[in-house]
Amino acid sequence: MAALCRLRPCRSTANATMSHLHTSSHVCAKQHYKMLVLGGGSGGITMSARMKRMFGAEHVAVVEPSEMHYYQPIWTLVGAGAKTVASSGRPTASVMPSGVQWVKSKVQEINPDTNTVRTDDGTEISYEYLIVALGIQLHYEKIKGLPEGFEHPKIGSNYSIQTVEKTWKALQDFKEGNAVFSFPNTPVKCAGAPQKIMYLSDAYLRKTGKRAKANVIYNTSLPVLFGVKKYADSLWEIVKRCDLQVNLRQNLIEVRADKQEAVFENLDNPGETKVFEYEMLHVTPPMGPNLVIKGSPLADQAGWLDLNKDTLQHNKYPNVFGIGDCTSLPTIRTAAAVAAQSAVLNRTISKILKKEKPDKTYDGYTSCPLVTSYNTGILAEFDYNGQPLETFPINQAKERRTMYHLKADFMPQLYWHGLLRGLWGGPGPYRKLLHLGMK
Ligand code: FAD
Ligand code: UQ1
Repeated sequence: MAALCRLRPCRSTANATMSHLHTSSHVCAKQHYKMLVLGGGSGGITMSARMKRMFGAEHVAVVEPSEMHYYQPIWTLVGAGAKTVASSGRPTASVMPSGVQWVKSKVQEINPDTNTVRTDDGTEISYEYLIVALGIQLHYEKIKGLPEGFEHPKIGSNYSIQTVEKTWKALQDFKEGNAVFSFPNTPVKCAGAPQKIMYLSDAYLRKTGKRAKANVIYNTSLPVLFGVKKYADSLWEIVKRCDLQVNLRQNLIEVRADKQEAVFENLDNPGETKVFEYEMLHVTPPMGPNLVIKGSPLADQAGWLDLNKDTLQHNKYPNVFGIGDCTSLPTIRTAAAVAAQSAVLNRTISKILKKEKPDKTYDGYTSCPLVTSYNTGILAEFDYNGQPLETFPINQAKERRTMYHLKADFMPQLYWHGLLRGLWGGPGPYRKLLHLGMK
């Protein structure tokens, strides 16, 4: 039926008139799945692998429009020329658990009161249980002059497959002047990524003998360099050592790409703006809730998927769950967080199927491997309270070679072969083992 619906797109029954319903030659019968997963990114594929084990493949479907699945964390290194963009993507078909139905469409509407969703080709799918994993929405268009400004050189953004290679081109073409890096006035995914590319760019300019002719500038909307003091202290040391200019509470509002000018607003003095001429600009776009969720009864007031922060069950609809960047969970949005959430969510759903109370709670674990050059990194790991929750029994705020390799070489393998197969639930159990006998 799924294949038939894709061949012969049908109208939504919600839009159909009664006469249409009774006389139409082709009214698409509803598809139904015990477990429907919305989004086939990190969280969606991970949970579909786990749900296949719980429900059986034939009872699980994933709605995802994209032909390609990307390992986004590696884009930081693609933007700095240390990895190829090709290495970041694999066909969605190759990561979809075998036997699970891939509905290659966009979700347009979620109706939790009728346990249905409608896709952009008008197909209606009903479910018994729903997992929402629709990610966070990028809003380049909220910066005046973008996205069309990306048609010019000297500007890039590691946050999108379309613009990540432009970062590397701008870095290679750098001659002299300002290298400017932005952080928007919204929640973002991987809050460390906007500054990781600055450290890598600084290292590249040093390696190529251009650093003396460059001002490296980080203009961030935040009032801090990083939200967890332990790691912020280390990062400030690096900023000092490398002579990087950090300006807090500065928000990118306009790019005049033809003139190579970026306009920042002072958030502490609204209306006050400053124009930076740039030789290179890296844009981290404003981000926000997925608009399909925002327009549905599943959203909280701000538009995020309204979840219980311990169990990842929806606060109003008990057969709805969520994972990852689209959720209201008050932690930094990362794939590492998705890993830890996937183990908790698996447990929550298995308990609910047995009509028992969910008993495992998510502590907010998230992690940001902060690459600080082409061979060093800091591994920030922390919980809901911003308390460090480190896996290894060493001081992870110290720059180390091992942490660079963990990010560049080990994490992609763990992602493709562990997380996406539903076999990696985050480092929690290993942390406990590695810290045995320690205070
Ligand atoms: P995504 O993986 O983004 O998946 C969302 C999916 O939903 C997408 O496939 C999308 O096509 C689909 N979708 C959207 N709308 C619809 C719709 N209407 N219908 C159907 N499908 C839809 N994390 C780390 O742990 N460590 C890092 O070092 C790190 N670095 C990063 C660096 C960069 C530059 C970026 C961009 C991200 C980084 N991340 C990192 C973050 C990490 O990639 C995300 O947190 C993670 O992918 C979130 O998973 P998700 O499933 O919530 O969202
Ligand atoms: C992690 O589990 C994960 O998901 C696969 C990441 O995403 C790419 C990470 O960046 C990190 C750091 C973790 C945590 C894993 C370890 C071994 C500390």
